[in-house]
Amino acid sequence: MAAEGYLLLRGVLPVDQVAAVRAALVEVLCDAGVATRSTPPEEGFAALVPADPGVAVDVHSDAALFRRLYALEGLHRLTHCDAVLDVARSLVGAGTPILVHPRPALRVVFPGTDEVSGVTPPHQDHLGMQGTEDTFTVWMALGRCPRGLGVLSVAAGSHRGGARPYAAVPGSRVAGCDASDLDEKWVCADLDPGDILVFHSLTVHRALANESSEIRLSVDARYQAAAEAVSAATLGDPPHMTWDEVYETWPEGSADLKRYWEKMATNVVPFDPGRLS
Ligand SMILES: O=C(O)CCC(=O)C(=O)O
Repeated sequence: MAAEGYLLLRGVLPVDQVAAVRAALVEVLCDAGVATRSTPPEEGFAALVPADPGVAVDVHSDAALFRRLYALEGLHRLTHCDAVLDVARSLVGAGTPILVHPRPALRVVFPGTDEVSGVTPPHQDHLGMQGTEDTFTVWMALGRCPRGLGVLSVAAGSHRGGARPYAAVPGSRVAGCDASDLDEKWVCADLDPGDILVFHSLTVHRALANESSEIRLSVDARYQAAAEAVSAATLGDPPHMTWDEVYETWPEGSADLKRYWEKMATNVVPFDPGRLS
């Protein structure tokens, strides 16, 4: 991590848990009529294809669909699994209480998604997130994710150059940056269920285009020492819904994940929107 700004760790996540999260997402996407399973569900990691091969659906702009997907408890629980918390502790210091940023990002990337609606452009997470730079993102494939499916790519060693100025990418949801000096640095790998890509908040990263016929499902979450600065924006409500709405259908026994950050000793600092202009 110190040298290259990322780690590719194989077989870290409990595969059964990944399969259950995927199955729950697939169920909602199929029920909503935007996707179809292309292999039987009993195979665990059934391939998922668009219901209409010509249409790349942006689930973020469909508030009702996004709310159903984001309210799945398993999606949030996966980002708190022991294996990932162990990785986070190994990065910020053994015995350090970890703050898991409460809003994991769900990615449902249809084939043919263009840059404006979904192929993530080069950026550093720190700029859009702020707080401490010592924050690490864990990117988890929710299924097989070979390069052609639009896996995440990182620019090796790019964190060592520090924070880059903001460079707007019209239509994109991320705080982009210029990466034209990093052409030789991009690395990526085919990921299998259970594999994770972990990177520093200053590591420049982007997604590859999804050139397959399948939908890419993944989730990414962020981890830091609880005592370090966290921006108020990081602890806000998710898009399209409140936390109470997220929790509405959660099963009994989920209390540990509800508003857990409000029960922790955190160091909340303002988010500075001026850094994004
Ligand atoms: O999965 C993607 O397309 C983007 C992920 C990302 O930017 C992140 O994990 O910070």
